[in-house]
Amino acid sequence: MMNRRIAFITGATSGIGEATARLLAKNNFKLILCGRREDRLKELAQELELITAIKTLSFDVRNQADVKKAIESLDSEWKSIDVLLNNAGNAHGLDPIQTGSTDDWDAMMDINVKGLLYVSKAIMPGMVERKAGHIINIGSIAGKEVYANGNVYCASKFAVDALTKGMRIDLNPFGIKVTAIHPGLVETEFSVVRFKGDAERANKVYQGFTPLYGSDIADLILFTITRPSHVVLADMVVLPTAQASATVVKKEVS
Ligand code: NDP
Ligand code: 8X3
Repeated sequence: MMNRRIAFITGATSGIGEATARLLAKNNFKLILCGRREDRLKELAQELELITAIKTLSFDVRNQADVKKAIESLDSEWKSIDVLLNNAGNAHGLDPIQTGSTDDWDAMMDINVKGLLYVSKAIMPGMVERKAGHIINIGSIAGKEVYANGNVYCASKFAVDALTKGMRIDLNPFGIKVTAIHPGLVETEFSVVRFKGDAERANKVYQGFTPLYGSDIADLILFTITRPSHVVLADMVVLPTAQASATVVKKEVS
């Protein structure tokens, strides 16, 4: 029997990452679940351990030393990571550039861009050595189009798009697949974080149309990582049917 593949998921404590963990567990993957909220990691691990083998690692992707330490703590069996899902990230604020908060800017660049790099830096050498692996970076429609007040969040996701292309080129000699998935509006905790806990404002983002759900993105991730070895889905934009671009969304007025 083929060994079960190991998937390393950042941002597994909610939204897209959590939905992907649930789906991959049901599809015979062993999982390394990451996030800062240990209580949530523990709860998810307890549930998924009934169907597959699970490791949890709690670290902040902004702290390179902690990222390195956490990944180095894995024993050799678990270090052989087949799939890296770089998903951890958020928007912080939705302000015009001239009044934006530098703390929000730092958070978005440090988490969405540098965090993705730090995690990749710790995992890529093993993939290079084994000449195998698949990295999936979660970008965004915001990494393809700039919208009003999106400024730094858009810049962070344009960076994810560029890094994905750069990774694909540099890792090409080693047969490592690199994919970017760029979702439009997905109903998760994303807007609650963007609006700093204002749930009422966050809920309004998804009213009047059917948004994507974390499980829709999980489906695409599973499809992507189960293609034959000679096929890589390089770049995908996925939108709710009601969404035509970053800013055009057909909403029903009640
Ligand atoms: P959620 O807020 O539901 O999930 C974000 C995840 O990222 C959480 O598990 C959180 O875990 C983790 N995370 C955030 N900051 C850090 C950090 N500093 N260190 C470690 N983990 C961190 O949002 P989504 O599921 O929607 O977001 C997942 C990805 O999808 C993000 O990259 C986002 O930009 C992208 N995206 C989202 C879209 C949407 O409309 N929702 C559309 C397009 C892209 P914890 O807090 O426990 O650390
Ligand atoms: C999240 C989607 O449109 O809020 O990346 O930027 S959007």
